[in-house]
Amino acid sequence: MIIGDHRQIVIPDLGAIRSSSARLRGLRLIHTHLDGERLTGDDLTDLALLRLDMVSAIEVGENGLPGMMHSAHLIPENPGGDYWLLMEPAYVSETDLNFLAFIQALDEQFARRQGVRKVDSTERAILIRVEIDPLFDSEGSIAELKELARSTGVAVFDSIIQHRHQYDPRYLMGKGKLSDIVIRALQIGANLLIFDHELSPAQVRSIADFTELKVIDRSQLILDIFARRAHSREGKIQVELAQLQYLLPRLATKNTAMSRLTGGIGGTGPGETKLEINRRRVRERIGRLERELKSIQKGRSQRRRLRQKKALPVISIIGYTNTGKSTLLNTLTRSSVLTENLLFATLDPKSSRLRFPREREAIITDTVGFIRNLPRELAAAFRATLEELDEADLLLHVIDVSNPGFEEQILAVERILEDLDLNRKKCIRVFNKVDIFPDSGVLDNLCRRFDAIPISALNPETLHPLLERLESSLYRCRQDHNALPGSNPDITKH
Ligand SMILES: Nc1nc2c(ncn2[C@@H]2O[C@H](COP(=O)(O)OP(=O)(O)OP(=O)(O)O)[C@@H](O)[C@H]2O)c(=O)[nH]1
Ligand SMILES: [Mg+2]
Repeated sequence: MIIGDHRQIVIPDLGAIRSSSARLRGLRLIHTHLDGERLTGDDLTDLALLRLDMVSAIEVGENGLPGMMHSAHLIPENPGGDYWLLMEPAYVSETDLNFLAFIQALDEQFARRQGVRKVDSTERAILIRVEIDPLFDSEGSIAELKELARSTGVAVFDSIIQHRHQYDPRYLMGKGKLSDIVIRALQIGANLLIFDHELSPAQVRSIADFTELKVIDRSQLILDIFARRAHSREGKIQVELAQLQYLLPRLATKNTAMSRLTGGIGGTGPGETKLEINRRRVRERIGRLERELKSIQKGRSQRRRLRQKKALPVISIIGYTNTGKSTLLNTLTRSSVLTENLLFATLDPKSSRLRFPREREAIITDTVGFIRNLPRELAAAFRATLEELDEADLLLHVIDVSNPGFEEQILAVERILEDLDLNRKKCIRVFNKVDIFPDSGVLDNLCRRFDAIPISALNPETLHPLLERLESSLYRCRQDHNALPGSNPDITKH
């Protein structure tokens, strides 16, 4: 029972009230309207955000007796895209609705509609992008977010793009739209919102509090993928470092939404117990991990120097994630690096020996894939891994030409190379996956325009022109190299 005044009632935090159903809260709100109005926008927002079973407003007559009752309830997903149903107004005395039976039937309808989407995943997400740049390819960006989500095993139930002139500082989008999303989540049974943005800790908190849904941003999604893929000690440290750096500003205040905030997907976040340790402990751990990482990386660079003494030229495969880099390494060297139609299948660098037709050899390495707007924390943690690319004699840029966004991907990769000061290194472009490119005429043009060699990494027979080009440019560039002091002339003896 809540007592308000003639203007408003204030509903307390209902977070602790959980009904047996995950859908409706098991609470109905019956309140009086003194000015004879029907249900207001605020009433309907409360209905939605609080997942109330029903909201009713009873008019109060001059004599203080109850007048008409206006009621509304949420409705399951429907072709009209409606969120609620306004019931026929009626006098309280004439209402003979068996409420419990009614609401149970409604709850079952929700369950049935939700059940239409059969998934194994416990994480069922709505993807959200708020677009302020009318020229930006927001569809492409959401498509990539979908792939990222799929790579963590999250089921994507819906994706929503909202165009706005500017971001709302608190919620990114308008409150009205966010309320709609809450109802949509209820209708389709989603329990997670993934934003195609980097959200500030305060934004995540406000949105999570407002929607009572778990909220994740693009950075956290990518961190989650990395956490799943890290196998080597080095990779695991790099990822944990990035996770802790991401977490640090989010530990600033203790908040009830904390577990929703930082739990990560399926428990791959740093976990509840670790969250309780304070910021100082987090910083200490960061320091320790950084030291360990340094010593591992030192060991690796020593091993690399040994390898260089053998003076084999090094080719490094680079490119956007999921373009077929590992597949190419496997086909070229008959190795078996894990390849998968998932983003960031490879995290740990892998080297293998490549034998050219004329018996010359090279080392070819495969490394972590690139992505646009890599979270700052990950970029920092993986910087050393990427800086090793500096020791390559030649970069092999693999591009998935079958991806409609491949030009954007080329730009993203080249921007990262520039950041790493690698943009002057010799680089050969290949267009991969030509087997699924629809039009060979268009492909020929593209190859000319981008000076790229067409291949299908799955099919060794398509790789001859690439091998020729690799061998000739390596050989040439090694000869250039041999003019420099310290380089080993052995390689040119063949
Ligand atoms: N159709 C087709 N698919 C390919 C080709 N090359 C690779 N793929 C597929 O593309 C997906 C990604 O391949 P990977 O080799 O794992 O890609 P990657 O660039 O190493 O990806 P990450 O390590 O995740 O960054 C896999 O499902 C491959 O089978 C190709 O030439 N044609
Ligand atoms: Mg790979």
